[in-house]
Amino acid sequence: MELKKGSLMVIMLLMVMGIIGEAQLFPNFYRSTCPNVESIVRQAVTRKIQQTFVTVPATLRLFFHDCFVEGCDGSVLISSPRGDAEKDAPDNLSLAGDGFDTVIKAKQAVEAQCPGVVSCADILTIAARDVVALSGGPNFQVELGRRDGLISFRWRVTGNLPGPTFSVNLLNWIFRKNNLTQTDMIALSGGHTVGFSHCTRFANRLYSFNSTHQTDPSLNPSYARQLMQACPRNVNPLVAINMDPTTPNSFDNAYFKNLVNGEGLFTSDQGLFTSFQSRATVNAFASNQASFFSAFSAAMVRLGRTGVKTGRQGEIRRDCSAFN
Ligand code: HEM
Ligand SMILES: *[C@@H]1O[C@H](CO)[C@@H](O)[C@H](O)[C@H]1NC(C)=O
Ligand SMILES: *[C@@H]1O[C@H](CO)[C@@H](O)[C@H](O)[C@H]1NC(C)=O
Ligand SMILES: CC(=O)N[C@H]1CO[C@H](CO)[C@@H](O)[C@@H]1O
Repeated sequence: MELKKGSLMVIMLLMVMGIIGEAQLFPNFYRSTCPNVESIVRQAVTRKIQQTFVTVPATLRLFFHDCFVEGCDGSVLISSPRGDAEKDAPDNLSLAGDGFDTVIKAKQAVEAQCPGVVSCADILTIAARDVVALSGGPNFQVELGRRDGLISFRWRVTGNLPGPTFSVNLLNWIFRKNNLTQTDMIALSGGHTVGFSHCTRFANRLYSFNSTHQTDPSLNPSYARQLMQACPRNVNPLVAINMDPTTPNSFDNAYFKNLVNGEGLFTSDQGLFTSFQSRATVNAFASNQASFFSAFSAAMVRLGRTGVKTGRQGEIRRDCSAFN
């Protein structure tokens, strides 16, 4: 047993040093340099959720946007006085400040115990897992060892994030670019079981679908009426509504049950059920929460591998919002 443990450590060490190929992520990356990092972050995230539930969706979405643009490297956290960083892209308006605040608070707590050791990218990864676990979702092991990236540009967001009008084929294409399968894409879309959307992101489905149908016929009619009430024409662009109309504050499989009922908010959501190629998976997740949870956990781990920097690449940022 001891011998096995020892040789495992040597293998891990060799991997870190890049001797047997590229450095990789692994769960106990900070075992000797910051052994309590996960409990420190969990505590900071718990405290933040007690202040506001928005912490949950805001942090989860921030992780997704970080990973799909430039890789999971904390590049989305950079603030720029000139307004040309990733977070200044048009999609930023909807990245709630509480996600950034969660990472900043967790980083402060981590720095107090292990200064200069843990990357902002890893803190965001742990925090994204924690908000899921703390709102009723699965608790799963995350891989660590990411380094923080050295670039963050607004223009590099273009074309790398999926839009709410995307078809299943387009979604598959953009997830495949990030080494994720259709099943990963469907499971991760289940993140829309928490959080908010602004009316502008789906108003086309209510008022200007096409010349014969004013309203998207794949929308459940009573849900459509509900949405029109919450989002009348020319509504204030700041108005946002729950994406899961049934259990908005709980990470569960209600999102998939909603899709089966025609209550998916975006074209990209409802398309997962209306398209033949993805419907069976939606049905499976709708009828079995455990199978959704295990697919979601696995997909989050794979999402967390996207375009990561390891070894000597990048840096360990002191302040998550600025390069060293
Ligand atoms: C499949 C493609 C996806 C599309 C087209 C999409 C699109 C969107 C849009 C348009 C919003 C609303 C933004 C707003 O108006 O405020 C949103 C919110 C959100 N998305 Fe996605 N998303 C996708 C995948 C994901 C994934 C993979 C995750 C994470 C696992 C995720 C998590 C969230 C969360 C939690 C919110 C709520 C944010 C908040 O309340 O602050 N989304 N998404
Ligand atoms: C409008 O959308 C419906 C439902 O998707 C479709 O059957 C119909 O052909 C579309 N009509 C036009 C004019 O595009
Ligand atoms: C996808 O996987 C390949 C092979 O492991 C790797 O070279 C590539 O960098 C990955 N792409 C992303 C976006 O992580
Ligand atoms: C909330 C937020 O950060 N909004 C900014 C988004 O980006 C534009 C420029 O593209 C800024 O003007 C906003 O202040």
